[in-house]
Amino acid sequence: MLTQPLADKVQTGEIRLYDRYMTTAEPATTASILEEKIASHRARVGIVGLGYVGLPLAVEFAKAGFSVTGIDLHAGKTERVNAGDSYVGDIPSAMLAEVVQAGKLRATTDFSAVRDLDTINICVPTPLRKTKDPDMSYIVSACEEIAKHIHAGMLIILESTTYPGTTDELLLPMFEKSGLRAGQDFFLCFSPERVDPGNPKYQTANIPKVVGGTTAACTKMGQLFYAQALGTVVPVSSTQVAEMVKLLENTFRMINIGLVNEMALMCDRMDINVWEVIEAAATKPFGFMPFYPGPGLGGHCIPIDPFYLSWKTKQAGIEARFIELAGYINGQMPHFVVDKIQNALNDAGKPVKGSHIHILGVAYKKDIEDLRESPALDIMLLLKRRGARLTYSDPYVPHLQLDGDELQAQPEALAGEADCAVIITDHSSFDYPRIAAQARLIVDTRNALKDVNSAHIVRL
Ligand code: SAJ
Repeated sequence: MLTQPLADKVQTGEIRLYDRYMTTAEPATTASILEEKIASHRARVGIVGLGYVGLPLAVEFAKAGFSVTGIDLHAGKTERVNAGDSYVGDIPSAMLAEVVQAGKLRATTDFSAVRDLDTINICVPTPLRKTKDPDMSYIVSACEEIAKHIHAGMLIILESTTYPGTTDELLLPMFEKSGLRAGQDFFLCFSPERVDPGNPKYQTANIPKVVGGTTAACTKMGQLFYAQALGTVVPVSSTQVAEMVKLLENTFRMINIGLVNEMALMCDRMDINVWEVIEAAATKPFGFMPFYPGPGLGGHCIPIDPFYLSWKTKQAGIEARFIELAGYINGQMPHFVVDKIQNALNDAGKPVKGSHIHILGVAYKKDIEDLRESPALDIMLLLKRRGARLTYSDPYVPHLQLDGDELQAQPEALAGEADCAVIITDHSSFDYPRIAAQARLIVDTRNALKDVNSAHIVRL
């Protein structure tokens, strides 16, 4: 049945009951009213957190015809959204401006907007603390604000990657403190974000969307919601399953990257070209998926998400040994690279101390601008501490902070003047034949120069 506030709104006409209630004995319920709003695209959508996940999601629902309100703590972001000025690579400003000018998307820093919203997606960061414990502060503060304004007839979906149990153990009690009941008065789900920034093929609209609810009615509501704007929706039986799906996906990657990094260490010791091994193994048409060694594990997902799982399993008395081991191996790669550089310079009769080392690519992976957890920063810090004179090139990163110093990106031609050039991030825009021809010594951590065999090129 309807809660009193909803019944009052029906009475005053603020909520219009649709024909199906006027012509049949079917009583309007909180669920059926919200379903109608969602199915008719009249539901007022709220997206909390306007980053690389939230902003594309907001735009997709605005493009589907919903009225969308983006909520973000940073006025700089809300102002840029309202000005149709995108700061997310996957969303061109023209696309953003179109939905903003159509009145379908507006942004605010004021959480009281939740009062007038029917659905809320929470897309805030979930970093790790230095102790590798989950930092839930962003989720908690967003939910505390939402809880202040929660009302009957809402659908609330957490999208931030987190440990299994977060939605039902942390969010549910925060929201039910209002006296509202999940699955009856409001609907609560978890849906893992699967945004892959810069991916030209898979964007928010065409990435299958997994969603699991606190109750079956919650799952059904979440599934209906996403079906209005996204191509494929995958309902699962609970929020825990949905939370675990994401962690399996990214733990799978992290561990396989750790495996191939360990293969690289083994091959290095046995003087075997690990890149050739992987390339040949990848000819197997089934039962194998290539991963590649690298200078370490960067980004805001892969190095972090698995530790949300291992933190939770520890509490359940289970040691996530694969995660811990892969984390150790991946964490060793920057040191391995620095040793490679040191040995290569040594073979050229030069100490690291005082040598000019030019870094090619500092973003955490190719062709993007994101520096978060980038192994390049670890490697540069280790080299700086050994007395190297560092410069870098990265077309996506104009400047960076290193140990209190501000470094500006330099032209890649500097690779030809340095004592050693190090390819850490293999951006497509680098002129590799020219680098191979002009640099005295190159340490290539990405096999970017795979077609060049020369004594002055040292590979992982
Ligand atoms: N890396 C390797 N070897 C590999 C693959 C990656 O060393 O074979 C390194 C990268 O250089 C980077 C880090 O691992 O430093 C992470 O790379 P990633 O390709 O996994 O890229 P991410 O961190 O952007 O991961 C995202 C994830 N997307 C989501 O969590 C929604 C991940 O699930 C995607 O599979 C991945 O993008 C992707 O496939 O691009």
